[in-house]
Amino acid sequence: MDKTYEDFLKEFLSAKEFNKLSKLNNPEILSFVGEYIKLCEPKSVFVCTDSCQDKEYIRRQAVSINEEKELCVKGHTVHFDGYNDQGRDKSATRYLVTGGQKINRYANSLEREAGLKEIRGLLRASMKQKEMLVCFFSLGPINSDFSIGAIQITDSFYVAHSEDILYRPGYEEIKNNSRKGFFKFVHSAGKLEGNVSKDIEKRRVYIDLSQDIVYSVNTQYAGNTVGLKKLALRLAIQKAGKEGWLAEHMFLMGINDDKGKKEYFCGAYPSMCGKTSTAMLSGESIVGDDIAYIRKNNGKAYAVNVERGIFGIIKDVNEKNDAVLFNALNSPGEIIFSNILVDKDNHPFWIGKNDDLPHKGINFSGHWFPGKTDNQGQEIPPSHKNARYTIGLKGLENVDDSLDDPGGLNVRGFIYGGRDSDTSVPVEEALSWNHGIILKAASLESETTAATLGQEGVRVFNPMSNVDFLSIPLGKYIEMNLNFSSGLPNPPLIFSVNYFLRDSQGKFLNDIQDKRVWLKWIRLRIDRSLKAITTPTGLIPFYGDLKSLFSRVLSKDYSFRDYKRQFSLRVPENLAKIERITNIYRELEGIPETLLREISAQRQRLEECRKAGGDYIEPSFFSGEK
Ligand code: SPV
Ligand code: MN
Repeated sequence: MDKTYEDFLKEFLSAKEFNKLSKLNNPEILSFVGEYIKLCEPKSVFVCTDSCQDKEYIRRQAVSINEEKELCVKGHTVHFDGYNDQGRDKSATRYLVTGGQKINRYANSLEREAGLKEIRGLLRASMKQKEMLVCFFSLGPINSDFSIGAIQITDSFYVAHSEDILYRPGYEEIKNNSRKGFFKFVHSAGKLEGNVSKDIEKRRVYIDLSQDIVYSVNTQYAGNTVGLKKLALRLAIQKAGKEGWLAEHMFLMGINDDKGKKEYFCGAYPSMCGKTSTAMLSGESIVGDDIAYIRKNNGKAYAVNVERGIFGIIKDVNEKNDAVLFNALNSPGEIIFSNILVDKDNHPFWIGKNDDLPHKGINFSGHWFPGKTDNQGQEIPPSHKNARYTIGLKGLENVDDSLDDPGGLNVRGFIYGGRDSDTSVPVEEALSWNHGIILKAASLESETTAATLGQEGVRVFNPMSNVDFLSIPLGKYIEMNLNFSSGLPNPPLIFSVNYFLRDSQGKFLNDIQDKRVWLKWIRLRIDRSLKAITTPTGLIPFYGDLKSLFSRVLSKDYSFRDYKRQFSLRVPENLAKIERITNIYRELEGIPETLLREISAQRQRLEECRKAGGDYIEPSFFSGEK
């Protein structure tokens, strides 16, 4: 170890804080912390161990320096990010590379030397009036082969507080496993004005894959600053690629059969496509809603939730749609609401809460009133569309008992979902592992909503819902997924779901709650309790099975007319999708041959059956049972 850092730290830190660091017995950590104290020049440094006192200090300080404000219910606080700091900034997020290396077509990169110079310049003296927090976490359960240690340096108590809710403590873990290596994150909110990052145009998130470090500056929004979330996912994908496991943008949940026998599933859906609400459906059990690490052991697939909490979208969360969550959000306990509306009595409000909005309050734009516009003349909504809540999973009544199992949970199925108005059926099983990985996962598309990207209904290619976080070439990532089944006699079954199918008038063909039935059907397919109909795009349910499930699960009548409208094969739309996907992959290098083979086999099957069945083919046309 560089002795100068040890001497420097001894002098700079209080004896108490130095002692916490030195007990880790890890020279790399001393050097890392020393280097960034010298660069960021904080007023003081707080080292957060796993102790309750240390965690309590973070919580208290977040409120006392006004990064968070207490709400009317005990344990609830609100945090506001800046007006233009309300989401992940893809264009400011870059990989530091050398020699013009390109990570993949969907990732921005920057020459490492120039990037480091820039980000170090922005971090220099960034913590002058502030306290630096040095926090330790575990990505994944404690004492588990899946898990990776993480160190977060930040000057934001909100970031540290969020991470404490979202991740398992890592101080002892890192102390006990000093040989394992860890991910490192350095964040500064930069200069503040009214408690929010001022120099937002100098917001940067730079990822140095060669050192497993991510830097983030002049931003507060958690997707850009909570290093352990999407920043760590990028580092984990690279690591998984080298070591032969999977790091996925997936929920992990248990689904019960009629007798309460549970099996576990992972699910990948792009943002705002029902991923979190699926994971926390009442009657089933939630392990995680966002990121899973998946490994093989003794011929089976196992997954862990990297997190222990949820950073979820609050828009449209209400008693009717999300009963479990709504109950938790109204109960005492540790919750950070962000970018919602707060009235004078410190009650929280958001779009779609199904509650009367107050006529004034405080939101991400400051004092808010109905009809308030921004300087572009745009009406400011009461709460931001991406307003969120941060809550520990233990606050949910249907949290799975095995959340912290270090061995992971045996995963029996992967579910891929997207927002698709006209092509795929509500639920379908892939014909095989390769078929599923290529035609359900690597071909995933999702339509933008007015709520996110201006223009509505634009299909965006989002393989495995993970495209924003891919730190390796797409072809290699697909190969990793294809190869994952090797050595697994019964690999997880692959399914697609589509909650957003519409009729020709644009009306949704399903109710929000129908997903309960699709999940039950998926669950029952695992032990082949139900048969399915083979079609060119996959295996679909029989009418009678769905009718019975709708009645048992939702006490709802399910008509044959609805079944035909939802499950008819839409040949032209499916062929058009194949065309779009082929065009994308044809232009990419290093794409596995299996991909083109699987896609062209599906095209052939579709063209064949069109000859006899026409463009829109009802399920009864297909006789093959499986
Ligand atoms: C998502 O957008 O997929 C999220 C929230 O889970 S963020 O932390 O912004 O990535
Ligand atoms: Mn996510």
